Amino acid sequence: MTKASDTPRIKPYDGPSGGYGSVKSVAEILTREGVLLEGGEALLHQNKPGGYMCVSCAWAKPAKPHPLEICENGVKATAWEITGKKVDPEFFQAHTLTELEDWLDYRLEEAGRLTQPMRWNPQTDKYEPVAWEAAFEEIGRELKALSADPDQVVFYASGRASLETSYMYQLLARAYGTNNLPDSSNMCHESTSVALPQSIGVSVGTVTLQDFEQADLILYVGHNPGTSSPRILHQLQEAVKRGATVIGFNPLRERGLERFKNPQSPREMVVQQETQIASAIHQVRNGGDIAALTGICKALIAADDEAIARGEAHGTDRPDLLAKTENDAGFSMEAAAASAANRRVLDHDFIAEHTAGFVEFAEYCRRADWGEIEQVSGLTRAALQEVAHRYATADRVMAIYGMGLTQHVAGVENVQMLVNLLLLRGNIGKAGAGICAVRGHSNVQGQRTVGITEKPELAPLDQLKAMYGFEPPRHEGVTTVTACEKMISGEVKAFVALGGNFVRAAPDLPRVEAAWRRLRLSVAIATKLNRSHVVHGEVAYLLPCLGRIEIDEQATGPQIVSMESSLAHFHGSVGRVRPASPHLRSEPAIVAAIAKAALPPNPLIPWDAWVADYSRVRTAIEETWPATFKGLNEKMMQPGGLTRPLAARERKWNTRSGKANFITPTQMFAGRPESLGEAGVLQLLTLRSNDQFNTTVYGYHDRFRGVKGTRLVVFMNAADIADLGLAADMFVDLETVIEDGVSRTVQGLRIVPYDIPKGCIGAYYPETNPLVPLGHHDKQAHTPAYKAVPVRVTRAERQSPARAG
Ligand SMILES: Nc1nc2c(c(=O)[nH]1)N[C@H]1C(S)=C(S)[C@@H](COP(=O)(O)OP(=O)(O)OC[C@H]3O[C@@H](n4cnc5c(=O)[nH]c(N)nc54)[C@H](O)[C@@H]3O)O[C@H]1N2
Ligand SMILES: Nc1nc2c(c(=O)[nH]1)N[C@H]1C(S)=C(S)[C@@H](COP(=O)(O)OP(=O)(O)OC[C@H]3O[C@@H](n4cnc5c(=O)[nH]c(N)nc54)[C@H](O)[C@@H]3O)O[C@H]1N2
Ligand SMILES: [Mo]
Repeated sequence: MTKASDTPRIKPYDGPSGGYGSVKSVAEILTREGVLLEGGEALLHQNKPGGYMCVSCAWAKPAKPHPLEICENGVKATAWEITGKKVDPEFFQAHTLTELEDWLDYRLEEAGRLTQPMRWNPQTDKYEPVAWEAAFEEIGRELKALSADPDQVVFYASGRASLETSYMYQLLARAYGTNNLPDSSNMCHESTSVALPQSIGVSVGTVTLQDFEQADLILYVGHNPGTSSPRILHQLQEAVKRGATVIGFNPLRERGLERFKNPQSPREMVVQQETQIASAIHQVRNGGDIAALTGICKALIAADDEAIARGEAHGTDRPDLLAKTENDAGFSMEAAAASAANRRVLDHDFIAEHTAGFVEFAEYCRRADWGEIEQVSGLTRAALQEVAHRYATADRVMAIYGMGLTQHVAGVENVQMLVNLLLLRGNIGKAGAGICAVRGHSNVQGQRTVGITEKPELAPLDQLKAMYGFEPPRHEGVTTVTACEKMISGEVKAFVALGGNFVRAAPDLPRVEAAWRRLRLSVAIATKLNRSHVVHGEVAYLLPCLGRIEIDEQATGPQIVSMESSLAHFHGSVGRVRPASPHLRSEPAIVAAIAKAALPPNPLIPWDAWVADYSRVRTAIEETWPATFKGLNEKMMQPGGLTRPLAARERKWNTRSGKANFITPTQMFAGRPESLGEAGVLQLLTLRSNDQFNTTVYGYHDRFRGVKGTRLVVFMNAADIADLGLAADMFVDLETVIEDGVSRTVQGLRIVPYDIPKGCIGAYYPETNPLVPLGHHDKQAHTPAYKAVPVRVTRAERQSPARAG
């Protein structure tokens, strides 16, 4: 097992994703966490009907699962949760919180599972055991004291808790009187939740697993499949073997996009067979996707314009008819033969019947300047024309994306640009095509679906009022960013966290942490210790809960919970292993107890009955959203789960125009336009290693990128290293170049020369979060712009102080 070390090893990795490296890594973590047997048994049931749903990513759970529907990172997440190690009262007795502040993220979580409710004692500066009932009584009292202005309290959720818990949690917040329900989604796919409703009238992706079986071309943009949702590699591998083409857009040649060896296939393992996934990875500059996509659309529109000018109808199902040319398109149809076919480069029938905004969008593309496109995207005109050519000759195209698109100043426009490209040839609402937002946390999409949202228009407030007889608040609540701002200004005084590690995940760490310490009340419902617990409010509670893999026994017997996958299916999940401690309570039980302590009695909300039998919560969910959840209790345990109906899949567009909208972007660079090309300024993208889940650091080995023993590195292009007079292995400081009166630096990162476009650098999240200003976020969605922070790199006086690593 790799820990932080004094002699880190940087050595390029040339193996595939999956393969023996993955098997080895899996055995290591099961052994280290002391759960080789129990963990091994549990894993047979992961992501399968009747089993539990993985606590790592949200990727789809197939109706016909593989023998083991798991991946290296899913196993790490499982082992991490069911670990034999404990953070019990003796642990806290041995350490003051001031002392724990010096511990690395890795060490805090690695210490083990929380076992008992704890309250911070200011006299001893330690968390000390407290009885559950006493904890709820005091938390209730504190919340009541703030209830004259309920917006002083924030109810955060981190994306993992079940549909049942999440439904109860949003009801608690709204019955308390606030829509302050930010979610990790605010830092993640909020750009999607804002972009897609405007474009196609749904808030989630449209692709299904069946679509993978029919797609001809898969565009893979700004997502790291080998680390972030490795099970998707099975679908990609199967598609490629069937003859589909995958084209990647990523500043980094992420290994999972390049090649994959299925660790579950004895044949592939024995004969050392691996599959090349992407036929090309275009190393777009970070923030360069609008430009790249504009170039592709420009080439397509030019080819189409030309066809129209010649008065011909052109067939695109005849790639042999597409000849290369030197004009804007880079290709055109050969006139004589093409007249036999009846479609053009663009699907004009679809555009006419189903879309709005095409004329303006096409004009924007025609006017766009190739010089600017090339400069901002870092890709050549020829490369983009080549992609356009592939796109025009593919019948069914799907586009898959992740944080590389959403976490930008123009993250919403990034997503909408990808949709624009799909709309040009009717690639939404047909088999084998569509848009696929790969979500992060295992139930982050579902939490939004059951009402965890700060936006009142997205919650069924009238329905809640009718069902529960209270007047829900109608004004907007805080997002992650505005929650931080209001903590800093002192308007927010209490923070209840349903999971997560808010201060570490949010931007502007030092400022947010300082504000966090001034909170009157901090309550964490959590499984493991992290920095957001060690730093705390004046009154601070740690409420340890069951994890999803554990058996959840309530008055009517063992309970099942449910969640929504990235592909909009609802699945049941059954705990399999003994709880880490007999003192743990379930998340629904904790939420209900806080509600009962903080709210005036309301006989219409049956908190106790819900805790006794979670199927009754599901019935309430179904009653709240009948169209979405019809049959939840009956269907969630079926193979494939309950499919959520999505209008866009049927080409019904629930947008204001009643059509799918082409939305013309307002900027070419998705980051801060004024920072592009500024002398000495590089664009920092913050990344996950293959050995972490968000702020949870499993270890210090980013196998695919060849970095071992440290996380304090910066990936740089050789030309940038030379231009700045630096060299490999030197230590540098990064300083943010955004003038807002705050100075932001991270010191002592080791230079790793890397295949990354010139002008772009990469470094790990959360170590570099102090560099991200709170105000640096998407214009519409407020998603922090973690993927393009303008920074300067200078030679460091010394290596980074240990704590940050
Ligand atoms: N093992 C593991 N699994 C996870 C997580 C984890 O931390 N570890 N986190 C979970 C969560 S909450 C989420 S949201 C997802 C995150 O999964 P991803 O979306 O894969 O997130 P990141 O690792 O941040 O990396 C995004 C990718 O975008 C690329 N990129 C960066 N900037 C740009 C850009 O401007 N344009 C393009 N085209 N690409 C860019 C990066 O090189 C990287 O490959 O994964 C989930 N699953
Ligand atoms: N610089 C930078 N910052 C980023 C990102 C980035 O790419 N770059 N990505 C952003 C993204 S996409 C996200 S989603 C956020 C993540 O932000 P969060 O969701 O707030 O953070 P996590 O690290 O996932 O939270 C980990 C903690 O969750 C708790 N936990 C784990 N399992 C359970 C459970 O079953 N129940 C409960 N109650 N608690 C549990 C444990 O205590 C653990 O320490 O970070 C964001 N921050
Ligand atoms: Mo996320």
